Amino acid sequence: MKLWLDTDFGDDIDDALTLEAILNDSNIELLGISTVFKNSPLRAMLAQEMVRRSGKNVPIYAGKSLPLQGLRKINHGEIYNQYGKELEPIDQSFIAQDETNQASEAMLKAMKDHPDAYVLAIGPLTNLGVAVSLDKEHLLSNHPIFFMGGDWKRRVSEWNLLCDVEAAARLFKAKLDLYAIGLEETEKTRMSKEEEERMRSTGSGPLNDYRRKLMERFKQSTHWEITPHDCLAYYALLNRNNLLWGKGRPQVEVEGEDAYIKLSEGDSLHYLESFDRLAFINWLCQSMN
Ligand SMILES: [Ca+2]
Repeated sequence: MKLWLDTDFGDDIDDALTLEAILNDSNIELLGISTVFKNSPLRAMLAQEMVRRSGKNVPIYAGKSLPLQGLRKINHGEIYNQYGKELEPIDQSFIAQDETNQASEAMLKAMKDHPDAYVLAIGPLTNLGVAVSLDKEHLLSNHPIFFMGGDWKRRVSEWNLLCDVEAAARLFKAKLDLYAIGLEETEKTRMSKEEEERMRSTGSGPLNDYRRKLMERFKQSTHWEITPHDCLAYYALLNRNNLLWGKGRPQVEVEGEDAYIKLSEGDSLHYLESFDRLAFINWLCQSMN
């Protein structure tokens, strides 16, 4: 299977776990990686180290650091990150770099060259929003796009959607083959101490060691349990035909500093209805080897 990964690698640990699972899978041809949000060049460097350790050759593009609507929403809450001060909030130097559309253009080119490719988006949707605008040939509409984002059954404001409401709205308006993996399902993946330990101790290569280091930093800086939200999006992509999907026509509703999904009747988007948690955790731990 051919895949493009769009990621905000470098905050929550789940992007790193997802990339490791992808790199460990010999059935996946990873066509490229684009990074997004706040400091996408640094995120690209962090992801590059993981790719380097895998011994694979995957092109990596620093995408948009700024959301489409600018800074309006970006100060909602603090972003935690396991890299201490490395991922500073956005500043003017990133804004200058942001003028290129290289990541979205590279994504579109990969879609053109590989008609059977999938897109997996596990960060705010800015790069995809830009790609939709640049996509004069409607290349994206022929490729299933799986993304972690939104909350499809409750009125809960979800981070990826909130960080770029405009990009999400742009995706929902375009005629795309969208599969959403929402917070109401991904939060069920929160791992117990025993499950974390099982994952931590899996594998002994350089790639596995890098993941262990990132996990340690994440735990030290947040003291949070690991919730592999993004890994569920990848799992759902791999198991798309065996999972239950709901359908609807989504709209984003902004209310103050929050953003919600309003779902009306239609079939322009599929959202994950449910999954077998134990099967997912077993798959995840095996994927770390
Ligand atoms: Ca993410």
